[in-house]
Amino acid sequence: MVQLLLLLSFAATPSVVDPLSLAITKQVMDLNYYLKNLGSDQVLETMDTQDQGKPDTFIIFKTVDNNKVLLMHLFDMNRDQKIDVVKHFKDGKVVKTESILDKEGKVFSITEFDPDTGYETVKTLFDQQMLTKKISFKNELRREEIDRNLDGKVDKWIHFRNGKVLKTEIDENFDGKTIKVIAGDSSARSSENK
Ligand SMILES: [Ca+2]
Ligand SMILES: [Ca+2]
Repeated sequence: MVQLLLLLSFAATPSVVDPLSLAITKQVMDLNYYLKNLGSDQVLETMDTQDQGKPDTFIIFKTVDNNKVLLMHLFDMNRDQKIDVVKHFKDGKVVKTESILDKEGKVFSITEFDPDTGYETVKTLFDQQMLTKKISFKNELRREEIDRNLDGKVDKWIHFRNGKVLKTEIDENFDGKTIKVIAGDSSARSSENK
């Protein structure tokens, strides 16, 4: 019953599809998704910035009380009709970017930003071999969380302080139980509690 309630509450969350989980599940990122799945309250504008007859830049607005609120900038950098980069906006500030790094969308990154400072908070990289999350605090890389066998569970953690490795934890056999700890740079350890 508890599980059912959890599922129901999850399903009842707003209609925003998390493109990260979608891309991770499918192991391919399709940023044309946003153009093909415009919401009924969304408006699309296109621009042909190089005047070559086809749009390469797209802007999606949301209509709120007859006003247009900027949601996304989408870019087709190489003009092959596939969107390569999407910038997501909230209150006029970039909160997330999604980038396809190969031709097929099998290698991609998602970067989240603190809208107040503009600092990167989480950068997720996927390359079919592993999924890496780089977590930063006050614009300094603090931790990498790596899923090396793509089973959805982190199995390697690298902790950083002042640009140096503090320690590495690794679940070598992916059993989620025995975690090997490897000490990092001693100068990083001494500054851990600062
Ligand atoms: Ca493209
Ligand atoms: Ca794993």
